[in-house]
Amino acid sequence: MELTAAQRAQFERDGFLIFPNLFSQPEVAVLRQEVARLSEVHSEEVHREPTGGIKSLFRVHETDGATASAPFRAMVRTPRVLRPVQQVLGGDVYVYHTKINAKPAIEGTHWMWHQDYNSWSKDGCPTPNMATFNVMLNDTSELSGALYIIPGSHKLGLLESELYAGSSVRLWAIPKQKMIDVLRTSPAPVPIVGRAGTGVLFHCNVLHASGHNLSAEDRWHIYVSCNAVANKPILGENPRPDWVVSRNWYPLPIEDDSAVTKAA
Ligand SMILES: O=C(O)CCC(=O)C(=O)O
Repeated sequence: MELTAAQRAQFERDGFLIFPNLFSQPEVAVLRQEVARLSEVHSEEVHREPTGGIKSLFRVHETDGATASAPFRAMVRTPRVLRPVQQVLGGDVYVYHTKINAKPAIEGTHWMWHQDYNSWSKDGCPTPNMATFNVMLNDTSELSGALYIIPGSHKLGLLESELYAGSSVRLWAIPKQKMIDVLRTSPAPVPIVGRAGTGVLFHCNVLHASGHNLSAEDRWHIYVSCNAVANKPILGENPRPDWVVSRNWYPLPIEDDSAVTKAA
């Protein structure tokens, strides 16, 4: 899938692009079955809420490891995902990490306002030439804890951040007063809602957040975060583990667009 000049200009202006129905319902069904299978795994790649429910499941795109999944491996290599990422990052890319965020019905919790590059700059990635492809694995509504994006916020550059303690995951979030100032002076946040299979590609400096899942349905999303090969991190002492800061920085090849259902 090739982005048009208009889509590239929109990404440049807003910092994100939405692709309704990017994956078909049969493909989504295969991927959802994989999430159900992987939710039974107990390993360092699988993070649970204190109540025991799944919060995040990492590293589903490789062929080895506890959370390896052939359908997700196929998904990240489809031209639908990989080609637009190559276009916006300007060349060869590799997967920085994959993460499935599970927001169970009623219980799934919020993610504070942040920029992904708040963490990735600390990992040693020299520039914000990074982006994430998010694909909805359930229909997503504002009630079910949709992602919100502030259009154009990537142009603010990297903002100061602080470690947020109010959630079960380590998150570098924007301090409250700064975020209030940004919200009062920026375009209204856009809720990214849609049918299962919808995708959204967003820049690593775009401000985003999401709320609690108050609905009766689980909200599962996969995040395929990519880095330009030329921007691989300069790792310091005690780098984060490979499942969150991949050391597999070979250029990812585009493969078969119909491989997700074949991998089932
Ligand atoms: O899954 C969500 O609702 C938000 C996740 C997010 O922003 C992140 O993992 O960086």
